[in-house]
Amino acid sequence: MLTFYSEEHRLHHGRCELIDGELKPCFEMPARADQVLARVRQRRLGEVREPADFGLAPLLRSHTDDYLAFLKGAWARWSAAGNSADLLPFTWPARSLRGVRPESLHGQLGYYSFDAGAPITAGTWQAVYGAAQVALSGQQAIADGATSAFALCRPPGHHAGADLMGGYCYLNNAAIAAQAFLDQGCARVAILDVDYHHGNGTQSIFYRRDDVLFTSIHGDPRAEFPFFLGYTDETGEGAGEGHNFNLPLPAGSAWDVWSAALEAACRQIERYAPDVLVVSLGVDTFKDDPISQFRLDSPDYLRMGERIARLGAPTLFVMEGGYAVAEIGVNAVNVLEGFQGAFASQRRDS
Ligand code: OKP
Ligand code: ZN
Repeated sequence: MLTFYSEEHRLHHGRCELIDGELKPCFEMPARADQVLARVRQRRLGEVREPADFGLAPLLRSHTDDYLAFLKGAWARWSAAGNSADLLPFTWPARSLRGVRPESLHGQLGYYSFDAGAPITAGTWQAVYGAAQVALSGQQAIADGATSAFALCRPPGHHAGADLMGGYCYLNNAAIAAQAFLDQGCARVAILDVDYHHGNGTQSIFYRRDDVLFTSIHGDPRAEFPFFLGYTDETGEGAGEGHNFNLPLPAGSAWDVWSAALEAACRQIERYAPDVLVVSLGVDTFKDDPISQFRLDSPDYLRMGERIARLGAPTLFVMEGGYAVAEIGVNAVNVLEGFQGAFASQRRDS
């Protein structure tokens, strides 16, 4: 399997996040991608390639132009005023306030975010732009005939909406890739989000559409971030009705419960019969993940990849979360190796 990777992820390195009333070093750190890349090489998964540059146009298919302009220009506005600390929002247009777009940088920061978990740093734009190009390069490899590809994106993307950052996410790499498939002639794309957290951004981008099926297995939002989306009654709207499928699970869920949810998600995907599959691959479902509450173990990720392979669709894996840094490489690459082994033998059998 081809891996796409850019060193530019390193340019995004937030200093701290608010955890239980204290500022702690960001869990979402460059070492995460280093570990995954090292494991890809160690296991000889396949060639590692630099992304091509597809420009801004494919990003504008999933995000608004005003949001992209804000993201691109925020650091220059901040540093021009003499600041060097990370740029973090602190006021949001919640109920009883107005959804106006203020002029000030901090006003706009609140307008374009839903939490304080996505710091903007000097290199954030370059890093998130690079991650989107990594996803698009994986998409292109599959469009060119590969049966699978791995987009080693960092930072992650599935919490990012059309004009909203949050939850460590800025650009929705999986959505951008899914939209590129559609723009190149695919009729139906399925997205399977296996990250521990609900992919609220991806869901929102495709919620009113029937050309993308979004399925997600995640910590129950009644108890878990992002709290305000990811419930079972969110089934899609308008043309999208029946094309959104959430599978929230309780804290403590291990492979027995999780794999039953995967089976249910896979049956929805089989029924949809997509041309291609995009997997939002978060491995924060791991038992020792520092911010998550599921109990998957490393060998479970092999089984996950095997089941995904049995869908029989060309598959783009897009890296999302996973914060047990020492194990993120083993767990992520286990999914890819499980997929590869099962996809190959399935082809031989048929
Ligand atoms: C991003 B991805 C914990 C705060 C949780 C947000 C988690 C974002 C996860 N006190 N912060 O889905 O892995
Ligand atoms: Zn996550």
